[in-house]
Amino acid sequence: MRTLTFGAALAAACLTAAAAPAAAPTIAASGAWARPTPPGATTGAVYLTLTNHGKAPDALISATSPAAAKVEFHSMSMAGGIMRMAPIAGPQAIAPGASLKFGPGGSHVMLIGLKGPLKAGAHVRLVLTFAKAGAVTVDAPVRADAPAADPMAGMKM
Ligand SMILES: [Cu+2]
Repeated sequence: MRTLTFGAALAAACLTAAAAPAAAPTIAASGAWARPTPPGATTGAVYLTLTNHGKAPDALISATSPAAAKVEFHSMSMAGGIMRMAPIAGPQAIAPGASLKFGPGGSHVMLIGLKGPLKAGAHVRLVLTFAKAGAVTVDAPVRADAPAADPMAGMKM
């Protein structure tokens, strides 16, 4: 009887331990939005903030979207008066309590090979992959009232 009770307690403890890691999402996505694209556009930009609410460092590795053939993370920089963008190489670390921000004029999530225009009012799904948190799905609304300062338009100058 004593052995049986101990076995049951052990089984309960194992179940609790197994359930714990999945219960607490550590990466939160906030303020996600996408810029509408004109007909025929092959690329689009998504902006969002990713915050690490966990106690360990994590890193953003890659992303996919059903709306595009490929998703890249780009940084922006001014060179000789021309705004340039370049893919961000390697995993992007996010320390505990820190945020990774993608916003107009700065870095952005670039959709390459759009399967159709991003229409205001629709949503773009992103599946972000993190080193520890795994896959995080975000549905970014396509904003009709997108800010006027358009880094994508600036790049064409
Ligand atoms: Cu870009």
